[in-house]
Amino acid sequence: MTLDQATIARLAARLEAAERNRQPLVKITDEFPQLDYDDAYAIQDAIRASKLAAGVRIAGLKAGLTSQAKMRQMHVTEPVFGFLTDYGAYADGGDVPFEQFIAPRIEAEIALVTHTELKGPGCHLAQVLAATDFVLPAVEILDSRYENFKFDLVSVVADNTSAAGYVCGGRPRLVDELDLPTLGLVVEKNGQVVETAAAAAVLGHPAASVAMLANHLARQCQTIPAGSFIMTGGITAALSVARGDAFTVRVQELGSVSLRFV
Ligand code: OOG
Ligand code: MG
Repeated sequence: MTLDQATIARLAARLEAAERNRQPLVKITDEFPQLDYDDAYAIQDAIRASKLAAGVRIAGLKAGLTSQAKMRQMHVTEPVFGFLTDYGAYADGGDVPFEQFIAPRIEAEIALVTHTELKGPGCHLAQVLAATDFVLPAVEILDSRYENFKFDLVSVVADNTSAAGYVCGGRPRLVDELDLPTLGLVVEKNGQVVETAAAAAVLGHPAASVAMLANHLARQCQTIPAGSFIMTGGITAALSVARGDAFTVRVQELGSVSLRFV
């Protein structure tokens, strides 16, 4: 930890204002090059506390940078974790107002919902599967609050891992009915196939990303509560979005999720 409480609060307020006003910032490590993970998660926690105080509900949790495609695209080597808000939810098949964002990108993900609390350290894949109620396809809408997506790992953690919105839907399935890692996935943009992948792109098994999240939370003596909605991370690289673009993600056995930016 390198920052004092007042600086953490100031940086959190800056990032929240950037989200609210759609005015991107330079990455905070330009000003604080020594910023470490503890600082970054403390800033993210301060953003979460301020949103909660303003009446926002936390609607789920997310892991990011969990696939090679994403790590390569963003030039990083480690997963990151963040939270989802109630106001970030958009309907499957619905319209998403483009002007809500600075420079949105979308990515295809597998989400799961738990029926049992998950607790680290030492949480592993089998415990996650035992605690999973069902899995469903999802699209995450990312929107970095940094200019031109220029960020490093600690800056993006402070910015709640670029979380901006999500759409879930498709055909939810019980996890024991599926061979989750081998499920194929197709991303279509304006009717054209632009990405193809399999769910194993996420750490070999998307549930492994939830185990990492539980082990990460354990460091702050937190758990993943029963009933959590968790996005496990982009399977393919994120796609940039222009107003009018329509996307459909089709996942084998799990149906499809679509959205259009208007
Ligand atoms: C960081 C967030 C990454 C994912 O699923 O990989 C993420 C970013 O790329 O802006 O959510
Ligand atoms: Mg994501």
